[in-house]
Amino acid sequence: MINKKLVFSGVQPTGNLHLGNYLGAIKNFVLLQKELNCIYCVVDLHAITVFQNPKELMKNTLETVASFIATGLDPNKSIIFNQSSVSAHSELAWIFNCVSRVGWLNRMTQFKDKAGSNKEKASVGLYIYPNLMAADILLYKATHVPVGADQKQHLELARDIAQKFNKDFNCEDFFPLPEPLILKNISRVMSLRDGTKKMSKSDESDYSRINLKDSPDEIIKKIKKAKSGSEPIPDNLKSLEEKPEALNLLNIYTEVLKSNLEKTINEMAGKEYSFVKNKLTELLISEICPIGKEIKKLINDETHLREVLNKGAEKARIIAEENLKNVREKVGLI
Ligand code: AQP
Repeated sequence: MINKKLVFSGVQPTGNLHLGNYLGAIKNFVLLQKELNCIYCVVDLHAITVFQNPKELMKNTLETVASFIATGLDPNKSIIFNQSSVSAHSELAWIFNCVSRVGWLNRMTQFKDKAGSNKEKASVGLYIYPNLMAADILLYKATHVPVGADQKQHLELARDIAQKFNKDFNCEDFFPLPEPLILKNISRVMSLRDGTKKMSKSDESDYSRINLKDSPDEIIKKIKKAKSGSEPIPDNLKSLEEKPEALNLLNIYTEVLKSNLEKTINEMAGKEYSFVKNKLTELLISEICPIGKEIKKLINDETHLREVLNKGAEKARIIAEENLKNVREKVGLI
């Protein structure tokens, strides 16, 4: 039997969370928490597919929990935990390594992007990362997964794995086919320095992103330096699409204002980019800085953050172990 609706999503503790993580995913986590059962995971096992300094990893894991809470996630409503503390993730991932096909993984564009030209030297973990992601979701039989557009392909793979498992082990409907929940207006926040690249924690330039912990001064500087255009803002989307950095700024402005792009273009047409930059800076300072302040406060209380993770892991383990027990039976593991 397919479960009732259940939401699962994860965030890697690979550094400061940024505006892309917030607008593309975490803001949606908070909305979903109001109506549905939700599980939000700090995916530390995904983070180590690329080398992480162990001390930094611990710090970033706690800071990600602090960021979850500061943006509005409530540990009494949603299950919040870190992936490595529930070992069933790794066990199901191994089973899925045996269900998933090499040909499927070879098509994953994120591996190609992250491994770059140095594919031979990438970790095996980075290559099979999507199988672990499928395990994260299906371990809880989650039905809905709020993510940014960059994760759409991995979600499709999770559906393929679920379908193949159900067919191979003759158990139709055992795993649900999880649906991605991707926000329509701003599914991908782009880098402030290069509008063709997504805003990312691992971008070398801090000027490429707005971090949730940035101070008002940093936000002012970053938006001022953000690439835009020298001509006035055009009055139509087609012309804007030729300037991805400018379009990105208008998209961010629209999203934070909870407006729509057509309205923004009408409001901004003919104005200089400095006009939208000033307005965007004000909006970002009022939306982001209170969250950053709260994160800074929360990270001082490590005991509390560890307690949140421990309690969340206890709740997650109960669901995970029951589902894994059924998986083991289906596969024929004694
Ligand atoms: N630029 C983005 N626009 C919209 N959504 C985004 N997400 C990430 N970047 C953007 C969404 O945030 C959630 C958590 O992402 P993650 O940290 O687990 O992994 P990521 O997608 O690999 O994010 P980064 O910032 O690019 O991290 P690094 O640099 O470490 O790889 C996901 O739902 C993601 O879609």
